[in-house]
Amino acid sequence: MSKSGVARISISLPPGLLEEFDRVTSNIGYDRSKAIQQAMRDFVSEYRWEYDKLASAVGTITIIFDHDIPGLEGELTSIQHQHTDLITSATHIHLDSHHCLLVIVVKGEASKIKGLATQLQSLRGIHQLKITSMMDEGSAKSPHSH
Ligand code: NI
Repeated sequence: MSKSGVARISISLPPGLLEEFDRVTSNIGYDRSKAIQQAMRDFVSEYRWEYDKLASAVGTITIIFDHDIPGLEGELTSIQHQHTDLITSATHIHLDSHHCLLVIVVKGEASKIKGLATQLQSLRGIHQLKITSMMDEGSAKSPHSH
C-alpha cells in the first residue's frame, strides 16, 4: 500500500476477457479501476462468507417449491418459526396453480444461514433453492456511502 492508501497491481488477462470487460464497463459508465473494485467486492462478498463461518451476513434464500405436495408448505413455515433469530422477513408469491416462490430475507451468522438453507433444501418438493448473501460489514472498511 502506498502512502495515498491506494494499491497498484499488475495482472495477466487473456485479451478477449479484457476487451469484453472494458466494453461492459464503458457501457455502464464505469472506468476500469472502479469496475475492478466493484468486481472484487462482489467476489469477496460471494465467497468469504462460505469459509468465514462466524462472519455476519445478510442475504436471501429463494425457493421455488411444489404447491401440491401435502404438508410442504406447513413444514416450510415451521422451519422458519425455528429460526426467527435469522429471518427478518419472507414473501410468498403464487407463481401458477402448482408452484410457489418463497423469498426469505436473512441476517445473521453465515454458518447458520447455510444451515437453514440446507434444512430447507432437504424437503421433498423443493424444485430450486438459491442463496444470495453479502457480508454484513456495516460501515466497517466499506468505501460505499449511502
Ligand atoms: Ni403459493
